[in-house]
Amino acid sequence: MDTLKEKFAQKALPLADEIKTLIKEHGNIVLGTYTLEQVYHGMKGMIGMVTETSKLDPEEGIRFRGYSIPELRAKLPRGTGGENLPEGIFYLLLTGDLPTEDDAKEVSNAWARRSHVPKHVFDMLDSLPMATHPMTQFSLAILAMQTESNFAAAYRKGINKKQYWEPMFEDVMNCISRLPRIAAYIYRRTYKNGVHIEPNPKLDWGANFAHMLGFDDEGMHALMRLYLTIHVDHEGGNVSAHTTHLVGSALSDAYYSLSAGMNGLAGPLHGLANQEVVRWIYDLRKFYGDKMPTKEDIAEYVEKTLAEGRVVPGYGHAVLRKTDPRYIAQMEFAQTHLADDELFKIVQMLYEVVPEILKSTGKIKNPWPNVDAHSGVLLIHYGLTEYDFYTVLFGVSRAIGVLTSLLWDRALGSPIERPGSVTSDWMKAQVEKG
Ligand code: HAX
Repeated sequence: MDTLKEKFAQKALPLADEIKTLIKEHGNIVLGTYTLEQVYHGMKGMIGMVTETSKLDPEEGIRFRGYSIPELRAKLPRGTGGENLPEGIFYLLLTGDLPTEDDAKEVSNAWARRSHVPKHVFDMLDSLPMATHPMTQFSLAILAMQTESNFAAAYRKGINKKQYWEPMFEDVMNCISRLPRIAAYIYRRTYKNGVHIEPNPKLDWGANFAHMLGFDDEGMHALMRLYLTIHVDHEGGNVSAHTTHLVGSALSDAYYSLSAGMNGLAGPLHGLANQEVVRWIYDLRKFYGDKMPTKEDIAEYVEKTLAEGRVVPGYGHAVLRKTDPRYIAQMEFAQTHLADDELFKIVQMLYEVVPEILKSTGKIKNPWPNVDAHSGVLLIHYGLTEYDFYTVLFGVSRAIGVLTSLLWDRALGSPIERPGSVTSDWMKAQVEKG
């Protein structure tokens, strides 16, 4: 057994026993109550699942295994040319321990070893119409890899439920290893006349991804590491994480579960917001004759967007009530590397103008920017301008978090998920009963 797999087993299997005891001895403890409004409004704030890898605080933002983004930026191993290696955050989410440089290197090597994508996945992608959205291609490619599932094969043969985590570990490692190659293939197929770039095994995972996309400058390598690290996980209730967990709870394998999760990420209120932000900023600029907009222009355009019954992409959040620390991390990167960039200046102006207008509506619970408000500007600066592709980048990173959680689910013996649902007639009857 490889050392990472052994380490995971040492961490996860005792917790599975602890949880069994916890449920047996304290299963009737009441954790909270919920309201009719919460049932109608997307179950916000209702505790409905356990996710070991990260926890979101409405005021402070995400903590990965207890560490905030600023703490991790100081503590996780870095790549040459700067920024934390996504391999390091994977190790942290998987084991709960901070990785050493060697640990991160070991993950890097393991992912490079496992990164071969079966040919039929590329053939399938090549058969799709060129105009197929990159997220559709991405989700289909993940699904096409299901042929490789160790978990599905082991289940078919007959496997003791205590061993589910073992083939799941293999699937999770293999799937994550292959995603950059698949994503790069989609990008080069869609935007670069199908001229593909071979991986460079000497590079770390993020830098190699940038390389296969066609970007070999250190700035883009650093940005890609930052991007892939901060988008990784956002506790369990967001659409992509929850979907992956839910589908996996039926013992669907990692490929089925991740593909489903990616379909959720492709929604404009979730991950697709990163492409929508750029589209919205370009429309705004066009509206004002492609000149640099003033703060007054921006305010007017925000009001226009709201009056049209549309959302301002990149602002608001279902849980957060402050500026997203993932936004701040990207803003700091921009201040260091592209302070004079024109689009960055527009993004900064939006930060000054949008929250006050959203607050004034009186109904938006969080007027502050989220992660998606900033990512596009950084990518455009380094030449990755095809914004319909941005959610695929998000997906490559998010796969790390949701698949690690899926592995923990199988190790902890998580059951099939099956919440109750009611009709509005049932709800009205409860109201009448008081
Ligand atoms: N612009 C305009 N209206 C907004 C808004 C925004 N940015 N954010 C919230 N609202 C509106 C809601 O649409 C809702 O309106 P109605 O009552 O008319 O239905 C009202 O304000 C209350 O919403 P809320 O409780 O504050 O927010 P929700 O939890 O319902 O929704 C969303 C959270 C993130 C979906 C929402 O803020 C939004 O649509 N933002 C814009 C899209 C976006 O940036 N999404 C990415 C979020 C982060 C993420 O998942 N990244 O992947």
